[in-house]
Amino acid sequence: MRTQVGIVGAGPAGLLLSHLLALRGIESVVAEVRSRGHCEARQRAGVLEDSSVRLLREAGLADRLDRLGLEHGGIYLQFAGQRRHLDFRDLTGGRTVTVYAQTEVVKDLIAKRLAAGGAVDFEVTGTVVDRLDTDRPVLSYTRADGSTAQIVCDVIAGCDGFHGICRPAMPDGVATIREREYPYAWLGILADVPPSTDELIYAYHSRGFALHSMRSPTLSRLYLQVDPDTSIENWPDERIWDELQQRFALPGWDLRQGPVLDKNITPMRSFVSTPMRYGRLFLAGDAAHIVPPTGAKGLNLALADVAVLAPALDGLLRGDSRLADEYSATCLERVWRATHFSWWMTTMLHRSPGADDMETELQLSQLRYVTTSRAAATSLAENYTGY
Ligand code: RFL
Ligand code: PHB
Repeated sequence: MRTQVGIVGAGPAGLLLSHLLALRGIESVVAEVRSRGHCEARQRAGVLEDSSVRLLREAGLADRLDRLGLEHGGIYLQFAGQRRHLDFRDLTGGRTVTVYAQTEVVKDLIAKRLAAGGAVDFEVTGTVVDRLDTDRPVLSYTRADGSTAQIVCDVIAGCDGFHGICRPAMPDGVATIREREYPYAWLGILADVPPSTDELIYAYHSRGFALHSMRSPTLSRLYLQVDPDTSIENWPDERIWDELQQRFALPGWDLRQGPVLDKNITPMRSFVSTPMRYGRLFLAGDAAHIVPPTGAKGLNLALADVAVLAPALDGLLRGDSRLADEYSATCLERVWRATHFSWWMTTMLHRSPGADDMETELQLSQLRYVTTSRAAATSLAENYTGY
């Protein structure tokens, strides 16, 4: 079998790349280890930057996003018994973010690819990428029906997330890894209850960080900082709500509770693997970099990578390698900005185990500063809404 671009992974990066290539008349095959249902239901990100919304709109993918997305002009930072609003529109000259779940982005992308006759193989096993240093790399896997695919490609795109096989397929010594693990994790719930807030609340509390996000006018998404070694069995719904109530408590304000529809724990990590290319293998999204979710950047970075990759591959396939040669450096500039911002938000808002009064006072001072200084607030707003 033959295709132009073999794509590993049907997450936001792989699916959007396949669509953007199709718009340029370039053929691709997407191989995905999970089922379609699993990809469409996996609870993850919820916030799109302006530039991501524009990208999806320009690619003809925003019908549902424009109807169902919730445009937010700011966030709340809560600490020391006060809740302060940061007005992004005012601070950045009109920029906003849009609350629209990654599950919906993925549903939109899968529907679009399948309607256009795009090749997306779900539930594959044994994915292997090979001959990456030639101009005919090979993508192989076994299909759900047991048949084998051996696809000769011009290029392979590794969009297979942090635990994928593409990054490790680079020969030893090619990649340099920079990594930081944080001594906490997020427990996230999806709750069948209208949000208790109009915009997201990021709360600093002596018991640990909490975040109130949402999925729709009737669905709330909430997160709690927890010990990375804890297990979900230790967290019955009552304990989660009790902890959320304490961390968000504010006189005159109520946190509405409802049935918990989904519950999971996510470790927190910063990770950047450079370069994002080896020969004819290009990495995009979480396959190359991970940020802790506090800055709401991961999904946006994945989309931004493939927006750079699609024209670069178009050029490469036509014999002009300039954009492809710049791909890694172009993406990494944005990746490092987002990596710094996510690390900064994370360390400002979380309680480290064993934190002393010095650390607490430094965090509180930083929080007071970003909520009172226009310069500091603008810096947060500029980074949060994207650049
Ligand atoms: P994905 O979504 O992980 O997709 C990779 C796909 O590759 C498949 N795969 C394979 N397929 C074939 N063969 C193999 N050997 C394979 N190995 C893996 C996987 O099954 C999967 O379908 O990566 P992608 O496309 O790079 O997208 C990245 C985003 O998913 C991620 O960065 C965000 O979800 C991060 N994130 C957030 N990002 C934001 O921009 N804003 C947010 O508000 C935000 N909140 C979050 C988040 C991530 C979270 N979790 C659970 C990690 C909140 C949470 C809780
Ligand atoms: C989410 O809605 O899932 C979400 C929102 C903001 C974040 C992280 C996750 O910073």
